[in-house]
Amino acid sequence: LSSGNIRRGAFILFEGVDRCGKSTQCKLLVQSLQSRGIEAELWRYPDRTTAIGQMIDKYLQSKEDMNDAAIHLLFSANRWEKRDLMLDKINSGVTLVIDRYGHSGTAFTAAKNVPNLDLAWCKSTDAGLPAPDALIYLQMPVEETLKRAGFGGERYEKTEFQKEVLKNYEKLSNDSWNYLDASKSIEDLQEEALKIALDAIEECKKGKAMGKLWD
Ligand code: ADP
Ligand code: 2DT
Ligand code: MG
Repeated sequence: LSSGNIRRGAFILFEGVDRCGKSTQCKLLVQSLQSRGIEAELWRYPDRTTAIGQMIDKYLQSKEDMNDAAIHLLFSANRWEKRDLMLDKINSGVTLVIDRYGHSGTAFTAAKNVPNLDLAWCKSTDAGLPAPDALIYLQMPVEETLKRAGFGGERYEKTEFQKEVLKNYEKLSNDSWNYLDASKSIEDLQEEALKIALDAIEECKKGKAMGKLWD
């Protein structure tokens, strides 16, 4: 069998403001896929385990400060350094369920409203990375997320900032995104997310080509 005959896995991405439920849904989705005999792994960005990821972790915990362009480039580099492994996994048939990606990267950096670091510049550093086969956007007003547990003391976990992040997600969004009402129950959302993921996995099995950001 040539490698071209191996059915590739899908790249399923969850995005949305802090506390909309991304991590909860990612974990459950990987479990449901695995229980159906589908090979799936949970990934997250930033990946704080790499050398670059450890620098990002210190920045997010406010243990270190950094120039806004430099930290943006590190978040982006953290995706580029995992790019080959991502493609290897997907091409060997594994479905990756990923908690945040370049959409967070652009939405968060641009929310700082720093001169020159506009949406177009923020996007440019990720251009050419593998694009998700399905993007699940958990939609929820920032005011609603405040009622949920989970805000720690990290750098970006502030209400006004999150509102800017949400506006940027809206600017980035397009018809290909799957919008879910994040105020629904964890179980209802899981059912909807599973359907979207299974459809994407089916498309990929049939030979759908991998896309690139931000084509
Ligand atoms: P995120 O990863 O997007 O920041 P989490 O998955 O960590 O969000 O969820 C944030 C908090 O909200 C957690 O305490 C979680 O248990 C809770 N939560 C997640 N999804 C729901 C939901 N659909 N309804 C109510 N609470 C939820
Ligand atoms: P969590 O680990 O709780 O998801 O928080 N971020 C993330 C960026 O600013 N740029 C990026 O490229 C990515 C992937 C979002 C991680 C925090 O890091 C922010 C919240
Ligand atoms: Mg999370």
